[in-house]
Amino acid sequence: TLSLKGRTYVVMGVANKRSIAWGIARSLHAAGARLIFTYAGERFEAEVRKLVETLEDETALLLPCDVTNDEDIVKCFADIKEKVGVIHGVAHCIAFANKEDLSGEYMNVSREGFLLAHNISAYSLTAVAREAKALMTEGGSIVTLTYLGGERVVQNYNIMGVAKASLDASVKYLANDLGQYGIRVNAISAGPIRTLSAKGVSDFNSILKEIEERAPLRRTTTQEEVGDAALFLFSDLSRGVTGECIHVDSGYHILA
Ligand code: 0WD
Repeated sequence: TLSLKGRTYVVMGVANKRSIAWGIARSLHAAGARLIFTYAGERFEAEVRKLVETLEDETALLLPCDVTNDEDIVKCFADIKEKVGVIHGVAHCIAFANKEDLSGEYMNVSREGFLLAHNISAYSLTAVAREAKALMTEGGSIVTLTYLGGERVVQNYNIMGVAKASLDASVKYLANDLGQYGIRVNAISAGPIRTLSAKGVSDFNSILKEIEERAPLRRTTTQEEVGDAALFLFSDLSRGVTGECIHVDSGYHILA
């Protein structure tokens, strides 16, 4: 099996045990990687700490990082630099939009709601990539999570779809900037998974049911499936892959 022994990865966006970020963390941990977790703020610390303790890895680190705050991002990566030095990758598993902007007609989104969704869900990847670059002196891999709603219209996904389109384009531009430093940037387009964030999307159950009935694999996506695809993207097996988006969605994206 794949070994990431001696490598260090930053996992951003574990909220609870259902988080896709936690699925990625478990895959990386199983491969022997050292993990650094970041959480949005004090509100999340206890929950994340409790989960991380279950890994029984004393080398794991926990740091706050609210991605709406540039100083937080700079400080977070400066702390990481001081405590571990070199990192080999970052899993960016962060998104947010106001609940009122995740149902009905997209066009009703406010300027504020539009900017908030883009700020947390798209700009954050660029801000994080910039700070992480300095620590990836041995080359690196950045992986973000996106969704089909950024490529086509998915009912109710609305502003998050527009923000994911921006995130998807950011992956390509960042891949172009960072390739010369041996840093790859890719996205995983995950099928719908029941998490805290998914709760905000109106009529999420119908989306899941549609996948079970129509997706080529006839089942919904799991955190483990996304975790293992991320493991591939973080490992040297994917050394020739950058600027790519891998769909881990039971094949649903190929359907008309
Ligand atoms: O069906 C799904 N669940 C899918 C999710 C399908 C396809 C993609 N995705 C994406 C999401 O859009 C997101 O980008 O996967 C990513 C992770 O989402 P998730 O696992 O579904 O949701 P959740 O468990 O709620 O995690 C979202 C994280 C939380 O983690 P922390 O520990 O930071 O609380 O995003 C975080 C949120 O709090 N987050 C922030 N983190 C830092 N700064 C911020 C912020 N300002 N706002 C939200």
